[in-house]
Amino acid sequence: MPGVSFIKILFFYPILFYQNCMDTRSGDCYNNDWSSNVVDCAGNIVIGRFTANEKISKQFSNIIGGKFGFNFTIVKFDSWDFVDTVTVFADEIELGKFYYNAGDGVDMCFAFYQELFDSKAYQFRLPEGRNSLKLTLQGHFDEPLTNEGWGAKRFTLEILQPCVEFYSDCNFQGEAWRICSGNQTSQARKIPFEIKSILIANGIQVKMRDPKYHGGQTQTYTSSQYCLSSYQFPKYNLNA
Ligand SMILES: *[C@@H]1O[C@H](CO)[C@@H](O)[C@H](O)[C@H]1NC(C)=O
Ligand SMILES: *[C@@H]1O[C@H](CO)[C@@H](O)[C@H](O)[C@H]1NC(C)=O
Ligand SMILES: [Ca+2]
Ligand SMILES: [Ca+2]
Repeated sequence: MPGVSFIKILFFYPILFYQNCMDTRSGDCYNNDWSSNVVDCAGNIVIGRFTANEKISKQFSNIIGGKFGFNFTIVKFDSWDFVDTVTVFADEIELGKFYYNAGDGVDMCFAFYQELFDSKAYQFRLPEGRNSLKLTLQGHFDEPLTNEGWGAKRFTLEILQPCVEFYSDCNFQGEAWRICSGNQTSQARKIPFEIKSILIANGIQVKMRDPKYHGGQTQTYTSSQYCLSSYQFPKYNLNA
């Protein structure tokens, strides 16, 4: 089939994009972008403790998706009361806000008040066209660590609806054209520029073929491509 051009995308999902501080004594709890504060509560390592208006966040760049899942475990240390909260954000979007009562949980460490480990799971979408993401946990507490505090661990970020983004320039610059699982058939018959770079998350395969591209051999890409020799105006093939 020497004349055939196509782009075909195989999406496998969910994609576990990131995880950190998963186990009781994970070494990566000490080497993370969230915070250098790490404590041991009865043998369980936690990123923390925090109080007052302290917040922790992690920035992800070159990440695209139609829908994401963010899970973590929040740790209540000692005596929270009804004014004390932790709020979760994905960029400017508030995903949730929670509080506990002073007596929730059992005393495991620090002051004689109770500790609680509570898992949280959120799903969200970002505004159109964004390819970075900042996750933030923001606390509001009115008493010091001798009385109350918080921490977190078991962070996971999943891409629940994966996408691939094609760009007209190297290094993910220029015009962008996004194709996600679920909308491969809409509009995307033709990518309207020469493709110079492609953002591809782990677990996605992009196959490209054109008589004038790599001698007509099908190229299979399983990771991001920073600068390709131009791939011109292919027909996007839905069924291939
Ligand atoms: C596919 O869906 C995603 C997420 O909803 C959107 O950002 C993108 O523009 C869509 N692409 C096309 C070609 O319709
Ligand atoms: C996140 O939490 C949800 C709901 O509990 C769960 O279905 C999903 O498997 C979790 N994801 C990961 C990566 O643990
Ligand atoms: Ca305690
Ligand atoms: Ca308080």
